[in-house]
Amino acid sequence: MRDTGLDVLQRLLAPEQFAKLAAIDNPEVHEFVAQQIQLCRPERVFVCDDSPSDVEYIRKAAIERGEEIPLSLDGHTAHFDGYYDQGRDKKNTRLMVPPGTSLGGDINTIDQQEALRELAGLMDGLMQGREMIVRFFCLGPTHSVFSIPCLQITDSAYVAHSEDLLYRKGFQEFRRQGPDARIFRFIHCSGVLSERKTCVNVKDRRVYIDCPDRTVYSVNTQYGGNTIGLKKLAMRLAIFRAEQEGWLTEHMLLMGVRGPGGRKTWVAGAYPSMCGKTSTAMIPSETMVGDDIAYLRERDGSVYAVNVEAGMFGIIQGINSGDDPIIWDVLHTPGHSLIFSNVLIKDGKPYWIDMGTPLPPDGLNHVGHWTPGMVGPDGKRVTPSHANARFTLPLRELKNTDVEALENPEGVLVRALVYGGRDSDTWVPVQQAFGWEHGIITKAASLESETTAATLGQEGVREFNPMSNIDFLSVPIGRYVGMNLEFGKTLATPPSIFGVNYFIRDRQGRFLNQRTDKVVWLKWIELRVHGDVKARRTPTGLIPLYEDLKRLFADVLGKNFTPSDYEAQFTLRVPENLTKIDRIVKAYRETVPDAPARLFEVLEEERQRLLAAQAHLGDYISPDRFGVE
Ligand code: SPV
Ligand code: MN
Repeated sequence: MRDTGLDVLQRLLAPEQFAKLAAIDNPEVHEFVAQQIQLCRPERVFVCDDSPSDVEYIRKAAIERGEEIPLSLDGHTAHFDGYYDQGRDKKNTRLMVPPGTSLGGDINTIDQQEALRELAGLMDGLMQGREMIVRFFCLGPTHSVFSIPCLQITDSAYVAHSEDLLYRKGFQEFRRQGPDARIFRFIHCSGVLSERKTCVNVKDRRVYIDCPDRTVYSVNTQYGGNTIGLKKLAMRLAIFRAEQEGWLTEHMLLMGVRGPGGRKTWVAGAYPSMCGKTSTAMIPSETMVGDDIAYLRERDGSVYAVNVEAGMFGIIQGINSGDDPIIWDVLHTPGHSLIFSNVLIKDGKPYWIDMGTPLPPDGLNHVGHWTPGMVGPDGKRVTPSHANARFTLPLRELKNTDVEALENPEGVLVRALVYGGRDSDTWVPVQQAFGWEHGIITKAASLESETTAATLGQEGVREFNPMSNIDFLSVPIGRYVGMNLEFGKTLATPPSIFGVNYFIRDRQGRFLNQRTDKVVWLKWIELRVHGDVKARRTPTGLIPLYEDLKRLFADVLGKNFTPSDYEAQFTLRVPENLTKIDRIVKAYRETVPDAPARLFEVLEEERQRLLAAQAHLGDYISPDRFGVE
């Protein structure tokens, strides 16, 4: 008789480690771990059962193995990724598909058999001399309809430690769910490491995702977005599952916006990387549930959502004591685990660009010993910290986190969905869609953003990014848009949909808003959802009245919002909006073969409204020209 996974594990593992795996009644877990051991051939295997001593073992291992460097403050460490391993690798991230399958132009695929052959070659013996770490986590709160148990295997103590800060522990959830668990599986191998413990073979970096098999393979990379299984890798598996089951996996923050009389209104918001998602979630006067990924499900005709994660892998550039007091505090408080990645270190202290205090004249960063003016191996000037340098911490450390809502297995009732990209010249700062269909098509599915440093490649190029999810889609875009449209049809009380733009500029290229203004857009959204304020109807959506903004700016920010601010920010830019529709229609016609017919109709209706307004009122239409309703 063939050996079972458990038999293999009993042979290969130290008894104490074997006992932990044997305590989970799930043959799939045993098979998968056994297969990966036989392929990667680690020197030994450590199974983490989430006991404090096991968790501590991993934290210490990251330091002992040089993957993290202790900093002066107790519990804080720094991690470096290699020079060419500083962002998500879009080119080498592929979905494994059966022969002849295409998911459309924007989704990278690879033939499943070819991928497995390539991985078998790359991963063969790749953990020799290393320890394999096996961990169990849960996406979403435990004991919930949202929960997805996840098995993570990695040879990186940094990855295993990061996940400890970012996700809910899952060993008990695996025990509870036993053989019925519908798990996600992740295997990560760092590959050959340099003296500084960064990946050497980045040319062989691969992130291959097998949705039907619920498995992700990540090889020859360390950057969190490529390796932390439960983050963007699980997102592809979850989108695939959600499409089959009629719920949504979204690149969204979750927050509670305070309204009059102590009211709290839950808002979910999708923004591409580096477009204000975390800073919106962190608005100090409000409460936060999540800053990156949410699952949304229908219940009793409404939408409920959870934060998939329990921690933050946030961008550190620009974090300063004035704008980000809550994060700043945690970054300077000892006594809890916190990882800085790809920052500048000097005398045990972390530094980063735009932190609001002077940087040291030299230090240790992702290139090694950094000095001003130095150039990297590609001839580019090396900045003191990387533009995509990050911090990793548990949300419970942040004092604006609503811990009760975060851990509520029921999720929170979502009243508004907000979509915002980096857009210098088209959208007004905030507008409400006319309804679910109009919102999903003209705000969510039409989202675009100017590129940033979160992915490898050129910055500042306008990209089509429906729902800010383009990088993470595992079903064809048209089907994904269709499933968003369908989802709304089942709802008795759908959330209202809004488009926001924090990055609008004047003709001279100057930003028209300050960073802190976004709180006013959120407060207006909160009032709109409850029908507490009126709006002006423009061809592209419903916009605020001057008086309401004037009051909100004064009450919330103590700022004088003038009629000319309103005029500059909320003037409808007809030519730019028409050009945008052309771009979006072209993108869907050329790259999305299965786009829903309604998408083109709704965009055409919007074009006609814009043309009619242009004929009467010209190219740039003052907000006061639109009627109030
Ligand atoms: C993003 O880039 O959207 C992130 C960080 O949230 S990563 O883990 O790289 O995806
Ligand atoms: Mn993200």
